[in-house]
Parts: sequence; C-alpha cells; structure tokens
Amino acid sequence: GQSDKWVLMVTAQTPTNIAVIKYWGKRDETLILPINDSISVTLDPDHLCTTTTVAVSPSFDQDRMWLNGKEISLLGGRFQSCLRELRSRASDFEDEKRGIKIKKADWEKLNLHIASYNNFPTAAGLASSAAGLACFVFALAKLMNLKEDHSQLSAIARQGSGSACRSLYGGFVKWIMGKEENGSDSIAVQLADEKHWDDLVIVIAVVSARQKETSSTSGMQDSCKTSMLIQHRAKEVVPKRVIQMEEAIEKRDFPSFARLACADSNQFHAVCLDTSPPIFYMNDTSHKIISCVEKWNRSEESPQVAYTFDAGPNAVMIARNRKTAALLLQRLLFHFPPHSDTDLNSYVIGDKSI
Ligand code: 2P0
Repeated sequence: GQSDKWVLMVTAQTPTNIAVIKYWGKRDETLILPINDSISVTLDPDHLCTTTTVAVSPSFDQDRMWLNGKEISLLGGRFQSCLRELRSRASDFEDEKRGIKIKKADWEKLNLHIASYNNFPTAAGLASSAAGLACFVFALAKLMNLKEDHSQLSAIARQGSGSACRSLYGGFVKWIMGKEENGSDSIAVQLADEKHWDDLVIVIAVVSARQKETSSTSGMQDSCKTSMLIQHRAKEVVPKRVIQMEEAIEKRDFPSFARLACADSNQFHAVCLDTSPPIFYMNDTSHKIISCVEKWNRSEESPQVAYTFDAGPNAVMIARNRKTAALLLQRLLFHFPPHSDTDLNSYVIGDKSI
C-alpha cells in the first residue's frame, strides 16, 4: 500500500585511524577482545575515510550491502554481530510529516540497504576495515535512533573489527582492553581531541596498493598460537608503553611520542617475524623508509618524524609540524624518485585531526 513506499536514509563519514601503540592478538575471537590496550590517531576525514549511506524501507526484501559499488555478502559473522547488537538497541522512530512510524520491534523485521565507499585502497594495510566498520555502526545507529554514546557504540563497532572501535572518536584514542568476559568494558575512549596537538602532520607513502597476503585476523591468530614474543609484548611491554604514550600525548612531547611509536611498530613487526610461518608485512621499500627516517632523526638533536607500519608495506609518517612535513616530502622524493623501481605510488598528506 501507499504506506510502504517510504525510504529512510542516513549518510555518515568516518575517518580511518592509525595505531601508534598497536593492537595485535585476541583473547576472544568472537567478541573481538584484545590482549593489550592500543592507542591511535584518527586521521582527517578528507583523506582516508569511508562514506556510508544506510537506508531502510518496507519495500526492501532482504538486508543488502555494496562496497565501492560491488555487492558483498552480509552473512559474515561480524556484520551479523553488529546488526544484532544494533537492532536490539534500536528505538521508536516517527516522522509525522511523512507519516512514517517505526516501532522498536519493527527494526527486527525491516530490511536494510547499505552502500559504502572508501576513498583509499581497500585491504592494503591502510586500516580500511577500521573506517568501514565504524561507519557501518555509526550510520546505522543514527538511522535506528540508538541512544548509546560513542563509547557504547565503539563496543558494537569492535565486534565488526577490533581497530574500528577507535574510529568513533577524533584526535587521540585509546582502546581499553577491558577485563569482563562479555566485553562490556572493552571500549574506546578519547584521550585528547583533534585540536589538542594540531601541529602534527601525517604523511602516508603508499608503497603498494595491492591487497595484503595475510589478513590481520588470521595473522594475529597465528602469532598468538606460535609467537613467544607476543606474550612478553602484551604483558610486559605494552602496559608501560601505553602509560608513557598517554603522557607524551598530554604534554605534546614529540621526541617521546616518536620514540614510542617507532619502537612499537618495530616490535609489532618483530612479533610477525616471530610467528610461524613468519609474516612479512613490510618490504624492501618499507625498510628503506625506516632507515631514511632513523638516519635523519639521529642527525638532529631530537626526532623530527615518527613512522609506523600496519599489516602492509605502506609507511605512515607523523611529522612534528608542517615545516618538517615539507622537508620529509623533499627527502622522500629524493630517495624514492617517481618512476624508479622503488616508486611510491602517492603521498597522502593531511592533518591528523578530524
Ligand atoms: C592496529 N592492526 O592496532 C593493528 C596494527 C594492524 C596492525 O588493528 O581481526 O583489522 O578485525 O579485529 O582490526 C588490524 O586488525 O583486525 C589492526 P580484526 P583489524 O591498528
């Protein structure tokens, strides 16, 4: 009938985040509970972000999703976990003008259409799942009129992809591992907002835009099963580093921030090498970038640039200010000239903040 002809839509945009203290390893695979806290910087949404439009209509006969224009299955456990959590918390919705009335219980029966776009390479180790799942949860929470705050939404996004929980906030964010078995206290909190340290400039060197060979999910499973270093890292190293990193962020202490971020990235990749079979996320170009930054930092009184690498070869560099960022680009172009065999596909430059 006439009342079935409506469509209700919400569009949201969520930036990706880059961990400076890394998450690697789960204590619960289904709920996605980590073995250590992690800290990240949320990027500026102009550069690396996901835009998601969600729609609900009585005329939709099933839940469907499109990623970058191609239909993908929503049957995976992670999408289903998020959808289940969202539907169970949905509220009544009413738009009198358009004559739309959705009762809380109706959300269980109504079908959703979800269209999501990344403005950067998917699954190339640029944390596409983080922005994607965070945006999925945030857009649906708005559509379904959820009353939950960002931290509670972060616990839902976490069940889609661990790192996604950190993309619900801008600025500097900590994902607290939590103690509860049901994951209720494994949430993201904002350490400082995007204005707190706005001198920082993030430069991303896209070393390869190809899909990575080992997914983070299976990589961290293998590390937990076979690496001895990962236990030492999670229990002894990260807890201390998290405290020091929080302090560095609070004081805008760049030298400490850079030392901690570089050391943590290197230890994460050491855990990958300590995994059997070993996981190689970085390549020769990544290693050359590290050497280049290390050499520069050592030639100055204090570090100028921090680097960090996720589950792929692309370099994320954090310069202490715009001037340093310009010098960094100059150095990168000198060492990796376009059209050479270590050609970097592109440089993404942006403020850290949203
Ligand atoms: C991080 N990474 O803290 C770490 C550093 C990659 C290296 O979080 O299985 O895609 O979905 O929870 O979140 C990538 O792992 O893994 C990641 P799941 P996710 O950003």
